[in-house]
Amino acid sequence: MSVDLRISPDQIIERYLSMELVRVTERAAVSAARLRGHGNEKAADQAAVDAMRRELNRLPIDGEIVIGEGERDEAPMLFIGEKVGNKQGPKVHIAVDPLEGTTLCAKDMPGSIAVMAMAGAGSLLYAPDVYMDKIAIGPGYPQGVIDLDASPADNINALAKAKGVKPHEISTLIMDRPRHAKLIEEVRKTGCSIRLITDGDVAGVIFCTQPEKTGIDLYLGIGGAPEGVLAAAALRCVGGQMQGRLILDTEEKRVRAAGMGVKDPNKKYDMSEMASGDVIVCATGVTDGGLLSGVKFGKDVIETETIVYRSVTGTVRRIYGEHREFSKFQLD
Ligand code: VTB
Ligand code: MG
Ligand code: MG
Repeated sequence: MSVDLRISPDQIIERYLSMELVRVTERAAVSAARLRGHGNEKAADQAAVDAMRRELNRLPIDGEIVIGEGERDEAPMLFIGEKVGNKQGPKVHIAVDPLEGTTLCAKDMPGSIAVMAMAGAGSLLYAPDVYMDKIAIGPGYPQGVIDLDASPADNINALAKAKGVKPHEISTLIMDRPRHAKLIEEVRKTGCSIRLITDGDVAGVIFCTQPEKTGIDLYLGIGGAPEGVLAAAALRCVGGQMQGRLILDTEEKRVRAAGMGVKDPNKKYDMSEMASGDVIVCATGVTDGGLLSGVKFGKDVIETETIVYRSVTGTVRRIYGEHREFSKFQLD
């Protein structure tokens, strides 16, 4: 990839903003982590939402939430369509999941994160909070090697051939849900391993980008659509392939999606139709997990780990934070 290293005023804003996003997800993660293991999903989620919103509103952006906590009437904050930022900056669209894996956080189980993506206006899919059928792999494969409409066996065989391994040497990741019984059975027949996760498929999809580290080659199955767009945004930055289809199985969902601009309810979205243009994705660990360490509360220091992806350059940064001024995490 050849990159023009001269910095335009726009890029200065974008480069500067990637560090600002770190503050946003750090804050959300610390607020949620205070309620880690308390068995109260709602309270942890609300703490993350409040913190993320407060921090987003300090940013020099003219922002709009396109993936959020629901629509205006059902979510008090960070609803789809909500305007955020101080308006003194570029027009951007934002996808948020302030606490991805609320159950994981409430039970203090691995893998909950605070995550968001930011891109130029119009670059992120306006997706309602429905399910999405997804398939994803990491970088380094010929385009089109996997297809959402192919059978699991065909996808696994094609991927194995492209990787130069036997089909049973491919490792998959699927959410452990009754709705996946048939999918799991079909994958089992190929002899592949399946890592079953209870929650948190944004990280699950991202795992495919580093198979040598995570042991995962292929993500399959149905999870949330907002999580699908966030994962697609991360894959856009480091390469990989992903497809998704909204599951609009009731008239009410179809009407809701149509209201957000979804013309074809059966459309198969490619990664770059879910997240295009210049994207920044940022996530901070809440509980310890395969992608990120969780927040550590010391007597004098709070530690965080954050990952930031930029699509312009494909740069991925891991930022370890040691926070000594605790007051910044208090409610204001
Ligand atoms: C999905 C998945 C998320 O919640 O939305 C899941 O994408 C909800 O699925 O990562 P169910 O309705 O089957 O529980 C997460 O696991 C966490 O938000
Ligand atoms: Mg959430
Ligand atoms: Mg979520």
